Amino acid sequence: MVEWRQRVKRLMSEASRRDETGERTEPVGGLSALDRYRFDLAGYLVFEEVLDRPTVERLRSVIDSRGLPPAGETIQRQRFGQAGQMLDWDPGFCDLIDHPLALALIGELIGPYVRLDHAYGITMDPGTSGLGLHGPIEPFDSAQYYVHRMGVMRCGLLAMSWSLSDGRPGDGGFGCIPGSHRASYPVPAEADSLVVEVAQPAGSLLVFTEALVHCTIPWRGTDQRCAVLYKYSPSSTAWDAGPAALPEVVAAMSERQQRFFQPPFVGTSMSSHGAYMNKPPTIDP
Ligand SMILES: O=C(O)CCC(=O)C(=O)O
Repeated sequence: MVEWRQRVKRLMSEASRRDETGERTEPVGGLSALDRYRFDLAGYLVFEEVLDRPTVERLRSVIDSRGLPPAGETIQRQRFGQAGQMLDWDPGFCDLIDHPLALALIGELIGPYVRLDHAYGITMDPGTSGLGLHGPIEPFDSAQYYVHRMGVMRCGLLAMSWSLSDGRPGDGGFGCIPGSHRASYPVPAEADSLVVEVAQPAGSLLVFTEALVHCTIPWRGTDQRCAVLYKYSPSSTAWDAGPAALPEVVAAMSERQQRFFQPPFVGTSMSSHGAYMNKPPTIDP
């Protein structure tokens, strides 16, 4: 069984574990003790071999079949599928929204009430560069925060980057300053020297808090880089100005996937969107 499956399986068994008195203990979330420690310390985690080769190849071929303009030097030319377009191309892209590993991570890092804030893809040709260092707005960014309270981690915007190309160490791509999501000082001018490259093998899932100071390192891979990114917010907030997908695209999704597209709110009784129920997405047993 691949490693991430074992991790989710452990989550499920921990959720129903009983202590020595026979009392059922509280669910502990989606991460092992080591992953929880690493995420709190570094602000990101990489899970390898989450998507198998046929899935990676199929999603790549859907992207290739869209006839997108060639990736270029600018961010605009490197990004595709924004505003929910990608989710309309193939149900395989919708399946990533509530992939079991994504749900396990959301449960631990956002909590049960969650929205998909926005999703898009990145392609980079060899030799091109990307976005420089960026992160939350200081001193406190109410849409992109990381807090730790009473043993629980909470992220204001949680990014999941699914790699559809083979990123090897030294290829460039995602870079970050590990631990910067907990920093107490503004990012100094010389901070580039602290950037660490994070390799993304094909089929891997990189999860990071947008409170982490991060960037795109110029791509030196032999093939084109391709990743699709899904960014989740707690149900009370929105980072993006628009919905993550149009209603007709959401209508074609599963009932659980549709729950990710509620507008930002917490209460239920005063909502003008009577059709929405803020039911937490749950992991299939
Ligand atoms: O994966 C990358 O190149 C970085 C993406 C990024 O900067 C972001 O999602 O905010």
